[in-house]
Amino acid sequence: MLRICSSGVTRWFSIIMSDYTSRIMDQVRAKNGHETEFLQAVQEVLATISPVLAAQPKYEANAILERIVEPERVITFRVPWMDDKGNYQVNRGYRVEFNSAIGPYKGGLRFHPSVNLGILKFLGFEQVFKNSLTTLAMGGGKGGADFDPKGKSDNEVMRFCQSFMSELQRHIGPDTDVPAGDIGVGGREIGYMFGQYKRLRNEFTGVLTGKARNWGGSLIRPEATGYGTVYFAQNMLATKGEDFVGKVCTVSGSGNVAQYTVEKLNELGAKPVTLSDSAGFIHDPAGIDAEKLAWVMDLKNVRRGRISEYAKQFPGATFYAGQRPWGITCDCAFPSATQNEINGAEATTLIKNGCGLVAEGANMPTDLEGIDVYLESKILYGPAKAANAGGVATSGLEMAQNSQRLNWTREEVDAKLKSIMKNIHDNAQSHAREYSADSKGDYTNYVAGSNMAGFVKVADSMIDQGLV
Ligand code: NDP
Ligand code: 2IT
Repeated sequence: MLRICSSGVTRWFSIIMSDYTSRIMDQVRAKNGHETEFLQAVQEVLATISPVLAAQPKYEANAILERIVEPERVITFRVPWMDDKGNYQVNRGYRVEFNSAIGPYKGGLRFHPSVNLGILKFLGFEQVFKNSLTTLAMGGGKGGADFDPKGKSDNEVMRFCQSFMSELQRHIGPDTDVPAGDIGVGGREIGYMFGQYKRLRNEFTGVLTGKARNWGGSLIRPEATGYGTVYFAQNMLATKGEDFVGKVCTVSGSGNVAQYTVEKLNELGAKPVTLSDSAGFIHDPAGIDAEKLAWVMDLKNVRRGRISEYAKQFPGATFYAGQRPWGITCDCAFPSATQNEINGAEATTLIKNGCGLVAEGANMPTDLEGIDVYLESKILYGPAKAANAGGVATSGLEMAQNSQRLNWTREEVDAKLKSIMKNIHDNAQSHAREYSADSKGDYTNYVAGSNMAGFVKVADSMIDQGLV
């Protein structure tokens, strides 16, 4: 039996790794040593699922861990395109098809200069368990490119998307692999990629989600990740008999997830006070109300400007260059920008300042030391793969509508999203109660609960389908 002690983490979850999980973690490290984000994501899962592995020896007997940490298929390809000056440019494109035990590969595309195989493998691995939690039939995948859409013209983005899809179209399809958006990929990029797929394949199908309403998109999909994260947090608060009224909330990022997190927080009577981007954060002690949010949406989605401009527009707000918002006193925090944006010291500061809830809109925004701090402090902590699953769940609802050639109303989709988020919450809670020794009284370790709940469904399906 081994205690987890890599990357400076000594007390993490106070859970002991079993011989089986330690052996697999060692193998994953040996094979993927340079993929630090992937190792981090695997460690977080393996450190929590020993109780179900011990209760069900069939998982080890069927080599489930050995198989579940290895993507079914990894595709990398050259993406050549021409910029507005006529220069040739080349980027690297990827699709990681991680696991199809419970449905077609499903997961977003990220366009960001930091994209590499390790980051996409971490995201694909997370997606497998997240999609399992949604209750819908979706396997896990992720893709993208090291392309930076920032500062590019619409025509450059279009040419890049067309070139990217010219290769990706060979590997995807509505029953095979259904990509969507992520960082740097929103409605504009999905539109250009859908157009190219349709042209090359001569098919109008639900091959991508996050489409515009006029050509097969679902109402509420743009809002779904942010709304879903707040719904998940609402469910956590309800376990303490609390709601959002009057709660001061810090939010990071200023893209899709952050914007709709702020919108829903305002609707529920909370006061969101921060937003950020890679250059720094703004703090508006008076609150980022609906009117200010409309200005932010125009700034980010139409004018494609920087969040620092908020402080020039709204007196009373301050821009802190090069900093993250976790030093601002708050009741609840919603990291919604990117991975590893909260470290152990920042998590400690949050809690010292009275933060009692963290709900992760971004994927893996807290590092392992930070998670350790949340769990030791026993705050309400909604980990990414549970808290932000509303986005991909609503993608699943978009796929269902496309298959039926029907559109559901806003109210119908929102009601389904709410019910899925409650289901994810309750499923994580019941798995934590059954298997995680620290989940007693009104405390739930949602990390352990959601990892185990997500794992069991995929693992059982893999056993049913034999050695593939
Ligand atoms: P967007 O591209 O719309 O927004 C991303 C935001 O995060 C921007 O404000 C961006 O700032 C900031 N950001 C990105 N990279 C960094 C970085 N390295 N350091 C600091 N800030 C950064 O993406 P989304 O809102 O869609 O995604 C945000 C997070 O949510 C990601 O972790 C994504 O994986 C996750 N997620 C998204 C879902 C979706 O449906 N879209 C679903 C589930 C999770 P800047 O403009 O300066 O780059
Ligand atoms: O991380 C995620 O869950 C997403 N980027 C959304 C994926 C999707 O297929 O909607």
